[in-house]
Amino acid sequence: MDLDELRPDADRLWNGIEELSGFTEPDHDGWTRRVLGEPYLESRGWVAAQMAGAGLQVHTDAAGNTIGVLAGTEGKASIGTGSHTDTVARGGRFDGIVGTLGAIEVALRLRETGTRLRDDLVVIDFLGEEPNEFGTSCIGSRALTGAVSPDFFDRTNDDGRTLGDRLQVAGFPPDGMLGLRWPAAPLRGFVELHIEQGPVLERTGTELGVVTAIAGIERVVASFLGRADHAGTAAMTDRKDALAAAAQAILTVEQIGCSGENSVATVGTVHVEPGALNVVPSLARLWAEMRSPSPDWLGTARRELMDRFAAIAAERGIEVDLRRLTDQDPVPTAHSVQDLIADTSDDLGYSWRSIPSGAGHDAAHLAAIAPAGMIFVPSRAGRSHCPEEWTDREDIARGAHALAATLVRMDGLALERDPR
Ligand code: HGY
Ligand code: MN
Ligand code: MN
Repeated sequence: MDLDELRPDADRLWNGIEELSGFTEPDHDGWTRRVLGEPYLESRGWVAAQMAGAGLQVHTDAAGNTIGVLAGTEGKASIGTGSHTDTVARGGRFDGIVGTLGAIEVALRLRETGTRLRDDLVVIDFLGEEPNEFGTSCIGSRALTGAVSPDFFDRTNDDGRTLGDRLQVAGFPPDGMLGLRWPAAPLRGFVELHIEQGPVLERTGTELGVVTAIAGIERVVASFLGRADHAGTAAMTDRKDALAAAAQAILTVEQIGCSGENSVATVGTVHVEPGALNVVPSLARLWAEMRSPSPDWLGTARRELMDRFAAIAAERGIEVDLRRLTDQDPVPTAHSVQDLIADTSDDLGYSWRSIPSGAGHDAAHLAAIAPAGMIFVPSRAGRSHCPEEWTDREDIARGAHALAATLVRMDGLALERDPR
């Protein structure tokens, strides 16, 4: 087959990204479509309609994944692709969206070129990839790959509400998410198209990234429990200031993040009570996350963080409650899929480079059930998770073209899984 015929309709793909960006929570700069929020739930009907328009058989599974299947001529195996369409608060228009709409564009091009695959093609918009108020992420892809157990749903948000209750109310009963099966013939391989969310491709003038590994993530929530006092009369030596303790803790997170090769660590959210100008804070809750390609570094860093937080609390005569939230091991992508993407990119005449992902992705969970890989396209100035997030139309089209050609080549191919 002439792979050039699979070139996407760049305007159609771009217009879809623009249209989807119209579903956003009001009163936020940038784009905000948080999991289970109104705009997100509404947008999934739009995504399902795009899938149906591409000739996919569409259903929503018990984990809230929107799934489109194009039956193969033999259907003895399936090839999977997709990403997510939820965003962080005040985020961008491309993170996840490029991979989901790019996958739908592949289905359209297969139909328009009369290309019939032997394998089933499965296109998925995974529910809730971004971290949520319950401190976890990748709800849909974890559930679809059997990576959730009952306690996954017991996580609570700041109001003490559980994730399970929230999902139940949204129409996704947790029980249904346990023991979910892959929705088509056995999965042969999975490829996710995604923006790089970093500066390397742009900086090196490279058109595509062949992802080698997806960073591991450790997340901890720490509640420093001090004592509320009058800010004008409580002597500095008598205070049990929870927020001052948290401030010290946040700086240790930054030090830990600087301690490893390719490691990062962040505190992105702090909750303070009572939150009055003239009251010494009694509670300061912070959510810390650490990332690295090295599982050893992650384990050491988590233990160091917990020890240092406990020492800060003890020094100040206050309590601290520490809870480990998610642990997502670093995941190498399959060499067989890396090679397939690289060879196909060569044949298409696109420059590419091997690149690790500092961001987490649904593909990290799909790697548990099949050889998985990712294709990156450049992010302008490496920015993401902000309104400035941007990828050029031509870059998105190149990524969708490489995705289409890789999936066509994956059809019927025996793919090696790396020794685990
Ligand atoms: O946080 C991440 O790495 C991803 O963008 N959800
Ligand atoms: Mn993201
Ligand atoms: Mn993403």
